[in-house]
Amino acid sequence: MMLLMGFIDIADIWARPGVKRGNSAVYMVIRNNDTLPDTLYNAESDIAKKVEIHMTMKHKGGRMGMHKVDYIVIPPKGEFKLEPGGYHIMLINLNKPLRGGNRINLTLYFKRAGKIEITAEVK
Ligand SMILES: [Cu+2]
Repeated sequence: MMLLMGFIDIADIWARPGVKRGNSAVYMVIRNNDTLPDTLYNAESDIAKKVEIHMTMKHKGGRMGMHKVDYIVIPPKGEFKLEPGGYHIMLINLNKPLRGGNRINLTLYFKRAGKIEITAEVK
């Protein structure tokens, strides 16, 4: 029997502080313990008006920018890091301020693992 639950582990989850109507970003390490890749394709939270998967990139001249991506692939028996300067979950137009010590709930959607609820601590 193939067990499809529980092969995704999510660790080191944290969010940046932010002001009401401002933005924040959530970081984490997604570990895939399965022998097939999985894809993170959506994120939701009631903390912000809009939640997107983003990547950060360096433009010519060194200026940093970021843009929305449709999905992230987590390799089999591997991990994918969302970290400052790289990929993140972008929280756009916060419904309330985020201060150190606050906890926020997010729902992540994976093609194979399904829906995973996580909590991020603001740091
Ligand atoms: Cu962003």
